Amino acid sequence: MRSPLEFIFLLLIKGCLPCAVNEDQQPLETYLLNKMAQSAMASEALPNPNVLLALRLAQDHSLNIERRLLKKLSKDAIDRMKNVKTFSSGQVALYALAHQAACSNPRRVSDENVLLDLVSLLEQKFDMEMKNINNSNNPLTNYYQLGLSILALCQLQGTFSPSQIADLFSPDEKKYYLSGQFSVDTAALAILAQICVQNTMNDAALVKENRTISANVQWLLKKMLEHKSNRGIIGNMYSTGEAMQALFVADKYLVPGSWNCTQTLATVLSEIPKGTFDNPMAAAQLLPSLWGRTYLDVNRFNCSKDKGDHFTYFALQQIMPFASQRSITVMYTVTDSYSNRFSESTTVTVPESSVFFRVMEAAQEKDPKKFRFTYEQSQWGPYITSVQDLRADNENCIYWKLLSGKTPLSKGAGEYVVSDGESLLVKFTT
Ligand code: B12
Ligand SMILES: *[C@@H]1O[C@H](CO)[C@@H](O)[C@H](O)[C@H]1NC(C)=O
Ligand SMILES: *[C@@H]1O[C@H](CO)[C@@H](O)[C@H](O)[C@H]1NC(C)=O
Ligand SMILES: *[C@@H]1O[C@H](CO)[C@@H](O)[C@H](O)[C@H]1NC(C)=O
Ligand SMILES: *[C@@H]1O[C@H](CO)[C@@H](O)[C@H](O)[C@H]1NC(C)=O
Repeated sequence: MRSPLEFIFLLLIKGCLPCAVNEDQQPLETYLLNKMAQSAMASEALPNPNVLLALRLAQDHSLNIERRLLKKLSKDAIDRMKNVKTFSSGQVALYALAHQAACSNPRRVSDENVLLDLVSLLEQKFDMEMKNINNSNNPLTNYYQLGLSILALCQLQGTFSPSQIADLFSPDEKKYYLSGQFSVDTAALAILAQICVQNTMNDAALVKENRTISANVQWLLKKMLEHKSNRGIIGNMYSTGEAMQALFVADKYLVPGSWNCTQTLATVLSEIPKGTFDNPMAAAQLLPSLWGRTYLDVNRFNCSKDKGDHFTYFALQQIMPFASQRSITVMYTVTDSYSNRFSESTTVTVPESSVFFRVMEAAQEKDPKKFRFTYEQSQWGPYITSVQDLRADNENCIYWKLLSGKTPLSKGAGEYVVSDGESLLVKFTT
């Protein structure tokens, strides 16, 4: 139970928020918390730093679950270091932010005999990104991860140079467009990072840098709001949560009336019962914004007051979709439209309610020569890395794109449910 004082405090902070969930809508938040907690407790799953960050930024806590996840993350970070596994700049940034949010020093991550400093590791990773930009004009990863990196370095007292940041996030199609499409997610992270940097600049000598950062933020906000739908969705459902965070922290740059937070919130909340945010990663990226919180709040906890198990985790019964007897038939095509080496089509029959991935497996089984593919497990699910041995190239942003007809999917192969007669396409493209 909450103490009366705490309750009044909650009412007070809710009262000054531009918009946040109300008492009636709280079960929707609890639903998301449970989706995340479930993934945190699953023993096989990759530990997810976004989930820990979101659990920490939530209104209700389960310290028990948070501690278990923190431990898994520490172990995994050390394992990646020891065994030279991939650990990209953005991943290191998320691990560091998650540790900080969970009141654990990111500079002293340890298991029995190893001590790891995630902040200096991040400094090295960021330096490598900058070197790559110097050499080839591209980061090793992408600008979304550069945003995460600066956001973390800025909040965890790492080293960075404001003038470098002002340059790095300047308006530029190349930085903020993925596959010809403006990336609201990337813009949101760039805003969060730059507002953080701006808040830490108290040197009058930095007037020029400060002005550049303000101009960058204003450009990004304008572009972001150009991608707002009439229901208040910014980009798509999966970019809206982080976009809301960016709009919260950059509110002083917003033209009054340019964004109706209440409307955006109502729309995302209405999607929760439809299962749109059932992916724990999707839940984690949305959750902070429901309370008007942002990734800039990771330092605002009073860690000595950290106690309580307010939120009760229900071991949700996984509701198995009714095993359908019905089969459906879909058209499946794999095309290399980058170097035009091949284009193959087939029809496959799969059980009703199958996901795209199942279609790919069925086609592969039918004709491995034409339809064999590989994937990597990521926090969002399986990421398709090659078809017929033709591999995606991150640095040059050539990848396997998923489409239904001509429409790019907004979910991955592991999640997108196909329907009878649908025409599915996996296309090698930039
Ligand atoms: C950059 C990016 C890409 C790049 C990745 C390569 C690169 N150059 O870095 C490109 C353009 C290739 C890409 C492709 C796709 N993406 Co993308 N991508 C992102 C973005 C902006 C940042 C990812 C990142 O770096 N995260 C930070 C690092 C630290 O985390 P990470 O787990 O190590 O990141 C890796 C994975 O996320 C993976 N990845 C990227 N996108 C996707 C999508 C899915 C479904 C999976 C499983 C993995 C995956 O690539 C990242 C870099 O290695 C996110 C935005 C977001 N909010 O997360 C969208 C996002 C994750 N992508 C999304 C989607 C839908 C796709 C596609 C399915 C689009 C399509 N129709 O083809 C494809 C994936 C198809 C496939 N082959 O399986 C959605 C996922 C939503 C959902 N519910 O699943 C997001 C949230 C964007 C959005 N708002 O819609 N993406
Ligand atoms: C990149 O190049 C610029 C100018 O050429 C230089 O100032 C900067 O130090 C370089 N950065 C890195 C990480 O090499
Ligand atoms: C930077 O610019 C912002 C917005 O114009 C202003 O509020 C802030 O005081 C400036 N900071 C410094 C250090 O000049
Ligand atoms: C914002 O949206 C809400 C919900 O759609 C609506 O009730 C309200 O009138 C809108 N406010 C403004 C200022 O447009
Ligand atoms: C944090 O909480 C402790 C214990 O309640 C209190 O003594 C301390 O003053 C608080 N610190 C801050 C910065 O609020």
